[in-house]
Amino acid sequence: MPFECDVITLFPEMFSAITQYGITGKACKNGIFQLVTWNPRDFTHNNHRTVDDDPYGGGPGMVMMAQPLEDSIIQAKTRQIKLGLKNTRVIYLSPQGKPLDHETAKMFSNLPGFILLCGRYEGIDERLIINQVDMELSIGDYVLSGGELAAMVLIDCIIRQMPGTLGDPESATQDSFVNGLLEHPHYTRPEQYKGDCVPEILMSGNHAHIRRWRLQQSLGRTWLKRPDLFELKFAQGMTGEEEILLEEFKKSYKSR
Ligand code: 4GT
Repeated sequence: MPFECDVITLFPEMFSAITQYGITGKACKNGIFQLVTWNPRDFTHNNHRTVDDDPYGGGPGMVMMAQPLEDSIIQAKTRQIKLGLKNTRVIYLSPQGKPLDHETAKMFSNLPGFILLCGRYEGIDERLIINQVDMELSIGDYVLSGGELAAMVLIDCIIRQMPGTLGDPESATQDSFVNGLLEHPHYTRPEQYKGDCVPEILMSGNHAHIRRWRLQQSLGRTWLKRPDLFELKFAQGMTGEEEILLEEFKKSYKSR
């Protein structure tokens, strides 16, 4: 059974960015993932097919009206129920949501599907959010002009979590954040590029040494670049090996 994703959006064409390209495109083609869009404009009852109106209380911009969104959600839910999916969650992408992280993506990748709601303008009538939305999710502390890019970010990172979507099944388990650390650096041919050599150890063929070096790089880079992530890792406890490798990294960093 594919992951069933219904998206409520005024701009369904935007989603070709994920359905047509790369790993996510392949997942669509292979039936690992199914995306269906619903345009609230198709559920309007007025001649101008308007989906937005002025904010009560005044102020700039427009607000998305509840009714075309509610009718879209009903259609999406009906489709999911016909497929046998029970109590599918409706997720509203918004800056006020729970921040998306690796753990949340992994949790979603174990569900059979969901319904994503994309806002435009200043946002959505609060009554629709209260009555129809099960969860709000944010992709970071910044404002976008619509929820579509956020929905695609969420879909992309869920798809690459799912078994069978990456060429190399090990890739997803070696990724950043899987072990709470940033990734080690990567190198490929040529051995020397504009005078810069590939680290000697990667050419040694000694896989135990390479593993230790990569772990050390992961620890060191997380300590240097993402002290916030490093604190979490530290609080969760490091192995003896990790502590030794990090101390060694710090020493050579400070004496450089
Ligand atoms: C930021 C995010 C998001 C927006 C985020 C409603 C109208 C929200 C425009 C939309 N901005 N959506 N999901 N950080 N803007 O996730």
